[in-house]
Amino acid sequence: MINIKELSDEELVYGSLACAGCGGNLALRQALKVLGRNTVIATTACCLMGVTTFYPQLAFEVPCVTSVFPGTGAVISGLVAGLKRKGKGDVNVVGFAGDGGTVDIGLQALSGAMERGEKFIWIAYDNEAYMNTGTQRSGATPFGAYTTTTPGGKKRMWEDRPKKNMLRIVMDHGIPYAATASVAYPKDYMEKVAKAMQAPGPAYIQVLAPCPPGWGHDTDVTVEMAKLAVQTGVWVLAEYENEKLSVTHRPAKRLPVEEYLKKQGRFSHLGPEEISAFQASVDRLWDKDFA
Ligand SMILES: Cc1ncc(C[n+]2csc(CCOP(=O)(O)OP(=O)(O)O)c2C)c(N)n1
Ligand code: SF4
Ligand SMILES: [Mg+2]
Repeated sequence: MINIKELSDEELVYGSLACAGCGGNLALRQALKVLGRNTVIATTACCLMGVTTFYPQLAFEVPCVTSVFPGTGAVISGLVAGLKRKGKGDVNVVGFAGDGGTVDIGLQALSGAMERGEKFIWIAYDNEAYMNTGTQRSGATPFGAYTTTTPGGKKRMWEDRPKKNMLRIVMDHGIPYAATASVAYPKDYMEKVAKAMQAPGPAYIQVLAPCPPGWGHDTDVTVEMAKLAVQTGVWVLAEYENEKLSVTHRPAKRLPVEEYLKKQGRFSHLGPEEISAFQASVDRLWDKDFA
């Protein structure tokens, strides 16, 4: 069990150039508090790579490799094999990628690495769009969200597809551990990172990480947004281990999704009809998977 008060003060990522209020940066810092120095990180093309590997500076205190956008799964496979060969099989090999680099362009290499059953941890920080290149939609963009490739407006061109259920996809690879997490629930997240470190094979964590410029909220409410996502049931804190899926934090009473949607510019064009459709999709998800 993680006791937040007993965590090390040491920051293993320091001097990142992320925007104020970046949820992804928080996800990285919180994870490294648990992973510690015995870790190698592989990042890929994404905001967090851009803001931590700014030549000639490196914000990581642990070794870090950067990969081509689709290649992180292959890079971590190589790292696992190389470290094993050098007798350092106990090092945490961590792929840290955005939602685009996980659910879309990185999926093939990640799938291959999971299939091979190698021991690694994949942390997907999910800000629900391609933020680094100016907020284009990804497979993780939720229904109704404005992005620059799904503009809102009178023509109702916002995202009309549901968010890809990546947890189900990784579970179906038969890996030993998978979870969803939120930067607003650090204890829950860090305990999942600790379990991922102990897993005998691939471990996957998808952590919801709000992005103020991309989501259209102030920089000081990042944690509030990540919390509201959980309290409204839009984002479920779940865990898959021993072939069982369970909820790790069940809101006593789910708030209406409107409480979450109305605080973000990316949903500001939605009317009552779309908000009802959003609510219905959240209710369906809970009834189907988490009743
Ligand atoms: C093959 C390839 N296509 C496109 C890009 C441009 N690119 C760099 S980062 C990025 C967006 C990354 O989105 P995501 O993985 O969600 O991370 P985020 O930036 O949102 O944190 C894109 C499209 C690239 N580097 N390589
Ligand atoms: S654009 Fe968003 S994800 Fe990228 S550094 Fe800024 S807050 Fe973080
Ligand atoms: Mg993203």
